[in-house]
Amino acid sequence: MKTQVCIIGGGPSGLLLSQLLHLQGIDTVVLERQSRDYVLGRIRAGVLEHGFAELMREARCGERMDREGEIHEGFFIAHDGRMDRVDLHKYSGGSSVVVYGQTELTRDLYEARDRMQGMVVHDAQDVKLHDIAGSSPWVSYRKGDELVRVDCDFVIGADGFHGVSRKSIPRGVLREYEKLYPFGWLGVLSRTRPVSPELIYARTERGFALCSLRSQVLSRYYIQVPLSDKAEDWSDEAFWAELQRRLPPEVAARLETGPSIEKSIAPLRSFVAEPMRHGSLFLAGDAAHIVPPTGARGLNSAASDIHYLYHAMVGHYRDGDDRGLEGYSAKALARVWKAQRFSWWMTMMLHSFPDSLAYDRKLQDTDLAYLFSSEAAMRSLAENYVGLPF
Ligand code: FAS
Ligand code: PHB
Repeated sequence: MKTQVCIIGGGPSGLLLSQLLHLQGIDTVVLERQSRDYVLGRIRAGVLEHGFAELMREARCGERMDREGEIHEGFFIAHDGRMDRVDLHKYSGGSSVVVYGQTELTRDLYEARDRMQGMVVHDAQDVKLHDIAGSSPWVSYRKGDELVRVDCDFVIGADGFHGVSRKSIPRGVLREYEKLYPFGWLGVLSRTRPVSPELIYARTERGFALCSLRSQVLSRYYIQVPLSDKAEDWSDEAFWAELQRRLPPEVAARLETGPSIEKSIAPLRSFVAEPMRHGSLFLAGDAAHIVPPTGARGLNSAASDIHYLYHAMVGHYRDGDDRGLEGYSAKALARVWKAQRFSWWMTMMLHSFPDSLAYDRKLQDTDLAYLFSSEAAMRSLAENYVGLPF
């Protein structure tokens, strides 16, 4: 098989780039290890930055997002028995976010790939990258009993944290930065009316909680749990009771509970791999960086990687201009680290840490007091949450 750009990974990063390049007449092949149902069965992000939403529209995949997604112009932080609102619209100069599940966004991208006869190979096993240090890379994979070779100009590693691409960069070249947090998020999806029209991030002595949504009939809730917990340790009843303990009384009183249709625990980690390019291999999305979901930057960090790679590839193929490719890693990492900082700051401010000092907890109190007493602090939070410019 021969293509111009071989993309490893059929998650949102890989599919969005494939769709954008296709519209510019650049040929791609997407190799995905799992089945489509498996990929669409994963419940992940729920909040899209303004920039991500724009990219979806540019990729001609934004219609359902604009029809079914919700524009949110603010969210609440519940702390010390009070609910303070972060006015994103006011403090970001009129911007907002779109609440629309990653599952639906990925479905829209798959359907667009199908509509345009895009080449997406599912169940591609044992994907291996070859000669990526040179200018004639190729990728091999196994499908059933067939071993397939894909010759290409470039390889995009959009295969997530556990993918093969980052691990194909020689150890001596790759620099990894990681911070693990001593807790995870237990998440529940339920067909219930959301408890609040806007998200509520709650900081309590018992730990962090988040009230989010996917639609007016589909709610998404999280509570901070110890790393030793397992999702099966938590009955629905135990989850709802603990969530209510972490919400302001007037919110807890109106919480509609119901059976969980998905329940899982995600560990919290901050991670960055540098550089994001090695020869003909370019890393994008979770393959290169991970953030704790507290700042809703996970999926959104992939957006700028895709934006930069898209324009770099168009520059190369249309104008013979390789400045975008040469500058990709440095440019992508500059924004990635800003998302890392914001996600770390939100996580440190809102969670209870098992080994924290009384002094640490006073700093958390002060972070919140400063935030809600300073326009400058609020503008800083707002511009990060709606998404820093690409
Ligand atoms: P993905 O991991 O989504 O996609 C990579 C794809 O590559 C996968 O489909 C995988 O099957 C495939 N792949 C892996 N190895 C391969 C191989 N060797 N060969 C071929 N294919 C391979 N972000 C938020 O903003 N908010 C959240 O609430 C949130 N919750 C999350 C919960 C969990 C449990 C996880 C894991 C992540 C969460 N995230 C959240 C972050 C998430 O949204 C990611 O940022 C997003 O999935 C990144 O998309 P991709 O870069 O496409 O990576
Ligand atoms: C979600 O809806 O899954 C969600 C929203 C905001 C976050 C994290 C997760 O910060």
